[in-house]
Amino acid sequence: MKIERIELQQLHMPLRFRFETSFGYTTIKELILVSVYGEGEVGHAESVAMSAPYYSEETTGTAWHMMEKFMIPKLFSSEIETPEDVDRLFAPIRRNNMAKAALEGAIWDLYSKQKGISLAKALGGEKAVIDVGISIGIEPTVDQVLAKVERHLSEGYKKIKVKIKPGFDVEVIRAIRERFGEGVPLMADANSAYTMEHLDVMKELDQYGLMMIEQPLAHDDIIDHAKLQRELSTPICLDESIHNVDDARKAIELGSCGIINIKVGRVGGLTESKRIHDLCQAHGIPVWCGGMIESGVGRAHNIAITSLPNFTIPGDTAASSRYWEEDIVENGVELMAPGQLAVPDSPGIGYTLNQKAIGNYVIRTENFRP
Ligand code: OSB
Ligand code: MG
Repeated sequence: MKIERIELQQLHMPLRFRFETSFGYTTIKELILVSVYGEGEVGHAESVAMSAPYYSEETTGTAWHMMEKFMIPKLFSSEIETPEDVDRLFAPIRRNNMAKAALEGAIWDLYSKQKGISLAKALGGEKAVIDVGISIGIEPTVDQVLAKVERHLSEGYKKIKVKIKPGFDVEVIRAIRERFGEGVPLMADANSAYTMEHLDVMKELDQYGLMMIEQPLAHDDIIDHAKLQRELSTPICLDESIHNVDDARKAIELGSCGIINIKVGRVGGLTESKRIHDLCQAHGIPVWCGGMIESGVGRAHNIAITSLPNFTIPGDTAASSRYWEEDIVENGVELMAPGQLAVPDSPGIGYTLNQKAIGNYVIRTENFRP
C-alpha cells in the first residue's frame, strides 16, 4: 500500500445535550478526523481522545502530537502491506492507544476500499444487522433520567446504560426498575467512581438484576475488581482497565470481570480489538462495543467491529441524530429498525463524508506527505 498523504483535521462538534459522567461533562465533542490517501482511495477514522485527561490520559492535543511526531513519520518510512503491519509498526511506542487507533483505523478503511470489500468483511465480521443500546448520562434529577429512559426505550434501544456516581446510584436504578419493570435490559456505568469502601452500595445494586456493572473501581485496577466480583452475582464489565489483549487475559485469569467492553480507541486499534474479541470468545466472555461519543466516522468503525460473532451484547452505538444536529457522514448513522443498525456492505466503512458539515466544525487542518 502506497500512502501519499495524511490529513489531520481537528473538529469541534456541539452536542445536542450535555453528557455528564462521574469524571466530568461534555457539551462540545472534540475529535481528530484522520484521512489517509493512497492509490486513488481515501480511508477515514477518528481519534476518540477527549479534550481533557479524565477518562484516559490522552487528549486531543497529545493524540495530535503523537501522530505528527512519531506515528506518521513511521508510516512514511516503512513498507505497509496490511493494517496488521501498522499494528506491528506502532507496537514499540508505549500506550497512546487512541492516537494509534485513529491512524490504524483509517488504514483499515483504505485497505478494505482498495480490496473492494466492506470493513466489516475485512475484519471477519458475519452479521448484517447489529443490536444497539444507549448510554444515558448523569442528570440533575432522577426524574430527568426516567424521562430519557422512556424516550430511548420507545426508540427500541436494546440496552439501557445509565451513568452512576456515589450519591446518584441505587436511587436511579430503583426508580427505573419501579417505573419500567424487571424486563428492561439495564446496566450501570460508574467510570471508576467507587472503591472497596463502597461494597455496601455495590451489594445493593446487585439486587436489581442488572446485566452488568461497568468499571466500578479504579481505572488501573484488576485486583480489587476480582475481589468485588467474588462478592457480587451481577457480572462486572471492565472498560477503563483493559488496554490490550494481555490486560484482558490477566483480568479473565484473575476473575476480575465477566464481560469486557471493547473500545477500538482505548485498545489501540481494530487489530487489537479483534485479538481481545477472539480471546474472550475462547474463554466464554461476551463482549460489546463501547462508545466515545463518536461522530459517524467512529460509529462506522464501531459497527464494523460489532459484526464479529462474540459481540453478543448490544453496544453504545446510538444513532447520530441523538448527538448531533448534523453528523459528518451523509445522512448520519440512523437506526434501520428499532434498536438496530445495518452493517454496510459497500467498500470500507460504507459511509460518505459530508464535507460541508466538516467545514462547519473544523478548527485546524494539516497535511503530511512522505
Ligand atoms: O465510559 O463508556 C464510557 C463516553 C465518553 C467516555 C466514556 C464513556 C462514554 C459513554 C458514552 O458511555 C457512549 C456513547 O454514547 O458514545
Ligand atoms: Mg464505560
